[in-house]
Amino acid sequence: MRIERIELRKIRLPYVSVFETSGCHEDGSYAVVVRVDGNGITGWGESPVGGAPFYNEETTNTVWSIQQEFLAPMLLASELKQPEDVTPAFGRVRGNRMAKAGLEFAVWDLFGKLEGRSLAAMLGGTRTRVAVGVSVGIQKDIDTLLQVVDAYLKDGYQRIKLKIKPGWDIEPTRAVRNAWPNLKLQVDANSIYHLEDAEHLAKLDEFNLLLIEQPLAHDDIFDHAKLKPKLRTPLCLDESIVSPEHARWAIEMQACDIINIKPSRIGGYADAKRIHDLAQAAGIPVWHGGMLETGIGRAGNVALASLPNFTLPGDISANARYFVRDIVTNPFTLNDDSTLTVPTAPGCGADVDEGYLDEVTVERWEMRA
Ligand code: OSB
Ligand code: MG
Repeated sequence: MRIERIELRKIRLPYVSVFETSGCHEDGSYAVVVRVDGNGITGWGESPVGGAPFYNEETTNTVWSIQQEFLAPMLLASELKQPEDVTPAFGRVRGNRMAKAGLEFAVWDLFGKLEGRSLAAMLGGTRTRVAVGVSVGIQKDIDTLLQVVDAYLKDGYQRIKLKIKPGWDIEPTRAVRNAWPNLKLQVDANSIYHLEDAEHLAKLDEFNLLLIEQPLAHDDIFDHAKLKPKLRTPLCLDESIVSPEHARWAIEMQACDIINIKPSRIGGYADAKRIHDLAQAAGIPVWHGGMLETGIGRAGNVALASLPNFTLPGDISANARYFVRDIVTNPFTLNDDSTLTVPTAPGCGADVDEGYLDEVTVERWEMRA
C-alpha cells in the first residue's frame, strides 16, 4: 500500500504539574502529532519530543523540519507491504529517531486498522495488562517529595521512580525508602554524573533499589561498563540505547543489567521490538520508559509493554497523571493492581479527539503523494 497524505501538527498541551529532571524543565507537551492516510484509513502517531534538546539532540523544530524536508517525501514514495518497511525506507537519514518514530507509529496504526489487528497482537504481545509506576520529578524539598509520592501511592501506583541530580540524590532517596521500606523504588539521573562519581553513586546501594537509570553521559556505553562493577544496584541504560546495535554493544560490553525501551528514542516500534528480542535472548530484562506522551503515544507504549520480556513496571502512568484533558476520548485509568489494560481495538487503540486536537494545535502542515 501507499500513504497518500501526511499531516503534521505542533501542539501545546500543558501538564498538570511541571516535570523537572537533572536537565529538563517540562511544563507541557511540545509533541508533533502525525496523521497518515491511505486506502481510506487514517493512522495516528506522535513524536513525543521536548521543546529543547536537553534529553536527546532533537527538538520540536528539528522533528518538524526533518519530517517535512526528508521523511515525509521518503514515506510517500515508499511501497509498504508491512509496517516494518518504514525503518529501512528512512535508512539514509542519520539519527533523528523521534522524527522517524512519529511517522512509523502512524503507519503501524494504519496497518492495524487495515488488517483489523491490535498493535499489541501485531508486535507479539502476550499480556492483557501491563504493570506501571510513576516517574516523580525533582521537587523543591524533601517534605514536598514525600507528599507527592504519598499522593501517587494513594492513587494506586505500586512503583516509584525518583529523578536525581547532584545535591538531590542520596537524601531524597533515603527519605522515601525510610517512609516506605517495601516500596518498589528506582532512580533516574538523566546523564548528569561522571565516572569519578562512582563512590558517591554507590551510597545508593543501601536503599535496595530496583535499578539506577542512565547515571553517565547520554551517549556513553564505555564508562557505564566501568561503573557497573562498582555498584550493587542494577544499572539500567536509557539515553545511550538508541538502536539495536547500541543494545548489542552495551550487552556485549556488560555496560548494563537492564534496558529501558522507549520506541520514540529508538526510531519506532520495529527496532524497539528488535531490542526487546535481543535483550531477551541475552537474559537482560527490559521495561518501558516514557516521554510524557499524549494519549496517542501512550496507547502504543502500553501495546509494546505487553511483550514478554517487559518484566519490570513501566513509566506509563494513566493519562490523568499528565493532562487535565488529553487529545483522546479513551484515556487509560489505573487498575487496582497498578496496571493499565492493553488495548484490543485495531491499531494502537487511541481514539483521537479531533475537535480538542484542533484546539491545541499551534501549527499544521500537510503533504500529498
Ligand atoms: O528519562 O525517563 C526519562 C520524561 C522526559 C524525558 C526523559 C524521561 C522522562 C520520564 C517520564 O522519566 C516518564 C513518563 O513518561 O512518565
Ligand atoms: Mg530515563
